[in-house]
Amino acid sequence: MSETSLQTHHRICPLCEACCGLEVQTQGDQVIRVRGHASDIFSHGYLCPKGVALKDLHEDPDRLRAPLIKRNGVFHEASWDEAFAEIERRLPPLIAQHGRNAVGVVAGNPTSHKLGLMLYYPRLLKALGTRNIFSAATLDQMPRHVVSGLLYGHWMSVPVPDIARTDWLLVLGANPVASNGSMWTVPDFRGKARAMQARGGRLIVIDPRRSETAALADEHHFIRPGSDAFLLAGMLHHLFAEGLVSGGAASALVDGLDRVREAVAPFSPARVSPRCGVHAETIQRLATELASTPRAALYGRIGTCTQRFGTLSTWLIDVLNILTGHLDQPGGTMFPKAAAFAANTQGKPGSGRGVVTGRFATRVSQAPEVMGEVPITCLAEEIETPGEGQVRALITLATNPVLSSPNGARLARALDGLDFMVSMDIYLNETTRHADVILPGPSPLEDLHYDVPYPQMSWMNHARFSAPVFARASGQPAEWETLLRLAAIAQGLAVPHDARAIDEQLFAEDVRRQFGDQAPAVLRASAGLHGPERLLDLALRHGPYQLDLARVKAAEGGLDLGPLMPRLHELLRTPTGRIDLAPSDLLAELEHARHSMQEGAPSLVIVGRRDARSNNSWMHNLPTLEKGPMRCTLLVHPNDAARHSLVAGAQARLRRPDGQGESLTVEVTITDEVMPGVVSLPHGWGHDAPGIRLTLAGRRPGVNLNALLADTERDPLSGNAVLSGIEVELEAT
Ligand SMILES: Nc1nc2c(c(=O)[nH]1)N[C@H]1C(S)=C(S)[C@@H](COP(=O)(O)OP(=O)(O)OC[C@H]3O[C@@H](n4cnc5c(=O)[nH]c(N)nc54)[C@H](O)[C@@H]3O)O[C@H]1N2
Ligand SMILES: Nc1nc2c(c(=O)[nH]1)N[C@H]1C(S)=C(S)[C@@H](COP(=O)(O)OP(=O)(O)OC[C@H]3O[C@@H](n4cnc5c(=O)[nH]c(N)nc54)[C@H](O)[C@@H]3O)O[C@H]1N2
Ligand code: SF4
Ligand SMILES: [Mo]
Repeated sequence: MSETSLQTHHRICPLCEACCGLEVQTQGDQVIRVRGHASDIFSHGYLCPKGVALKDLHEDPDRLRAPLIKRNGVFHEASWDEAFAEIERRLPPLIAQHGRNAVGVVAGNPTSHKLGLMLYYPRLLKALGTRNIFSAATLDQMPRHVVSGLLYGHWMSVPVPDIARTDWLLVLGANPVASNGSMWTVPDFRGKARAMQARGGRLIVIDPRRSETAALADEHHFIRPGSDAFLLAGMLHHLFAEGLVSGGAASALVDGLDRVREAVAPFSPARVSPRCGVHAETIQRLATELASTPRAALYGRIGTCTQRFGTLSTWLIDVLNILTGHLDQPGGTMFPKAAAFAANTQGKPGSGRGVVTGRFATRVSQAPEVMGEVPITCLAEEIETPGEGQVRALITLATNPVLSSPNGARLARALDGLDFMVSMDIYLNETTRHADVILPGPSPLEDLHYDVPYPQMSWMNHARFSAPVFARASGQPAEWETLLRLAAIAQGLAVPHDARAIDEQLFAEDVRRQFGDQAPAVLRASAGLHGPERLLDLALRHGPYQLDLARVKAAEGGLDLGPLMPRLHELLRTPTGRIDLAPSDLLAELEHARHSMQEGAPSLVIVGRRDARSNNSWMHNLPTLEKGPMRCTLLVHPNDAARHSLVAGAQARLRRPDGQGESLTVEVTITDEVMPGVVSLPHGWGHDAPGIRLTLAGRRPGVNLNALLADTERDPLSGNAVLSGIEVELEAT
């Protein structure tokens, strides 16, 4: 019988930035097995335990399958119409009374992995018209966007190491063996790094922990958390001192060299060495190797972003790549060319409007807007502080900031003070338990897939689409439809129950605005499609390869669009069409760094980490990932353990000497894989809040690192939270 025959589906994994192609075997409505799709042109069969756990996620009895409405403090299942009616009853009056900024929005990590969320979230924002937009970007990569904007003219122009051809790769503050890469889509980093080593290349890791990536490396150096800017400025100083600067192919496009030379003059390797804890000779040698290896690249990620000098460190990484001639060169750092949605493939090639930040600032802390949003660490105070523009209602979209954002305990209290809260989420968790209405998305296997941001940061050029494995359960809307209905409510429209009607209207308006006289032909070309598929088809047609959705769908295993190619001349979107290497804000930051050069090291600081079987705050409820040893433990160096009379497996109390945040009681693992004076604890744990529906996760809840961290520490240029190198005290319990 056909219903019970085995079927094989090809499906891109929506769980992390590696975007692996998976093979999902089904029988009827059951998932039999998930494995890597060997003939995927991009990931060649690679997958990690989380990809396998898509089966568990699909089957998880705790995953929400119907909306929940809270009445008198208790959640009740409701129909979709009831849920929207409740929102219509409560949200528009709040907007009418208190204005548009009274509604805050928080978007989380999965938003960037879902085509429907990604493409229709802007529609909701437009309908709301609020300035109070927050996202996980200010817990993560905002420094990267700022530097890309300032140097290359667009937030999303991110150079990535050309790992297929490089011979020397220095990784700072990233652990792609566990995380599978970030702001660099590179499935099977381990395999690619080993291939590089096999052809004589070298991998060097700079990290306060001898991470899984460091274990693979030819060379690993500890660094004092939060001090990458000093190490990098020291490398740059050495290049100037030794006459090793050469802009390579980019040099004709680069301005500001003398200002950079002058600005790094105080940062000699000998002076920065005590600040960063890396030997001066090592700093010099790494700089010389970077300059003298024809195909070499520097890559920094979350450890270099989530610190006080996050934007400065990220800028220095790019400046080093540029001034050693590696930007835009095979084997160096290169700009992918995505088939759809990439702003750096649209409009006039070679120049553009560039970016601005700080068009407005938050009410309470005066934190500047960046990329249209404000720092998530300002959310609690914007809810708590009365006055014009106070956040009184909140819409959360695939996010769990109570666990992901610093001072989670304060945020949880603030959420209770809201007049109204709606969460689009698939679980009743630490954040959504504060909502009045929860609107669940479908299972990932019931959703189509095309990645919007990740092909813009991929190790090779590609275009891949996957169709849903299963049809959506009856009554379950796609998330783009839910967003459109929320948008309609926010605009005070009598809500058409058919999101498709709203979509038709908005699409036609957009096309008319964008294409003018050509609009009828453009509309005809995508006839028969709707929703995200139609937007994708349009973007592919007008993208740099002039593809269309039918062609991408027909390509078994995806379309191979070739290796990364030099493209700096046409990619730049700066007003001058050139790269200003020395933006004044960065030079001012360097000056701030110079003033803090003499700062001594606190005796103990904390950093984060990731585990291959965990995904931020939300996959601890799945049996295949949950099994095995507890992963939320504090790594402590033997010297520090002895200093605090700790023994392996003991519980210890962690707190901040400045009295902020909450203290945590954690299980200790003693290991010399962390630098003396540094402890490491993963984030995303602490599943012991009342009223959550995470049965398995609740059995071993772990502790919330972000309850300990403060929401007052930010990188001023990007608004990114400081999550690394925070001073803590430890005591045996
Ligand atoms: N201390 C510390 N804190 C950190 C970090 C750190 O390194 N250290 N890392 C930061 C980083 S990089 C990030 S990106 C943030 C992430 O922080 P968040 O943005 O909060 O993301 P997640 O923790 O991944 O939580 C995802 C949420 O989306 C829900 N969800 C999952 N799939 C779907 C779906 O298909 N639809 C909908 N509607 N909901 C879905 C989940 O149930 C969960 O509530 O955490 C940050 N927090
Ligand atoms: N398995 C798994 N995969 C994930 C996630 C997950 O939670 N679990 N989360 C996903 C998300 S949202 C993201 S953004 C990516 C992040 O991906 P990565 O950027 O690779 O992040 P991490 O694995 O946390 O590695 C960061 C490393 O920085 C080090 N570090 C900390 N402070 C400093 C410092 O000051 N300087 C230097 N040089 N190093 C420092 C830490 O010890 C750690 O080894 O991972 C993604 N992939
Ligand atoms: S590395 Fe794992 S979670 Fe990430 S895309 Fe691949 S299978 Fe999915
Ligand atoms: Mo992230």
